[in-house]
Amino acid sequence: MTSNRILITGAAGRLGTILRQSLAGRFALLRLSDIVPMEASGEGEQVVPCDLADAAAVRDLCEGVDAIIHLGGIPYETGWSEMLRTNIAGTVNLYEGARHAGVDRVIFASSNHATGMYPSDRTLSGDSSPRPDSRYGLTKAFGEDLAALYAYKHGIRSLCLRIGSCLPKPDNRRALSTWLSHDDFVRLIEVGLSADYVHEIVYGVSRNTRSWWDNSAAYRLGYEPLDNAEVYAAEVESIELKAELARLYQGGNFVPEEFTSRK
Ligand code: NAI
Ligand code: 15L
Repeated sequence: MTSNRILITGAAGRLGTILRQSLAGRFALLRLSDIVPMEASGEGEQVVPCDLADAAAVRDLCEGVDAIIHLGGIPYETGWSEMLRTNIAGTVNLYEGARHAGVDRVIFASSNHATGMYPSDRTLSGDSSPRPDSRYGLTKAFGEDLAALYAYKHGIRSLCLRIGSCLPKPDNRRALSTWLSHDDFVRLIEVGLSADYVHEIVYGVSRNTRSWWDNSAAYRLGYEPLDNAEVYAAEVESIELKAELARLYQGGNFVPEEFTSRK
């Protein structure tokens, strides 16, 4: 089934704005939601403000769509209360809303920080179990398990994207491994909206020569990334993350923050 009525949460954010532009005019309905105000909608678009922590409002938000692209949330490390409210409760509310509304599929913006405590010389795949580098990364690992519950028990197809660094271009040496170009991000979302799957975890990464991730599961679903960070190598190779721990582990700058292990 190719989705035709789409809800994007976090639609006012960085990735939401890219998608809004790329998906405009291609679907019967593009419902755009965020906690912050958004400009008036264009043709086929509907703007519905909503706080993801408000379960009743999220339930209404999910009515009448086939597919949800769940980008809304806090995309950086912060304290437990905000993490629990927005990334944990917000994602629970979203999946509950999807179940009540009979939504076919949810594409969940997970993050490479769900596996950020793996060393940078390890090659991972979507099957690699989480090693979160932060409370933030843990909320993403939780979201992946939540997605499995709703996929296998309630029949909501769930594609979890462990997104690397979605930027106009790589900005340092680490990003030569983690970069996801804007165009490849849109390509991966298009796959999520049309492919046949139950529950999958894949990496949101371009076809980077130095990628840390075996993304063959995404390729099997039909993802064909066209960009490679290596094109920018001469420009950014010498820009290293300052902290040694940030260079040793995949999570980069999230790793040294509050790091206390001596093992
Ligand atoms: P962003 O911060 O630009 O967008 C997130 C949006 O969520 C914001 O517009 C914000 O207003 C909204 N939001 C926050 N709290 C909310 C609430 N309580 N209710 C409703 N909306 C709320 O972040 P970005 O970069 O666009 O990321 C989108 C998603 O992708 C996030 O879930 C992030 O964790 C994930 N991601 C992004 C990566 C990147 O490279 N940009 C890398 C890995 C994951
Ligand atoms: C993320 O999960 C963040 O949301 C984004 O801002 C970047 O830090 C990205 O990961 C990254 O690892 O580069």
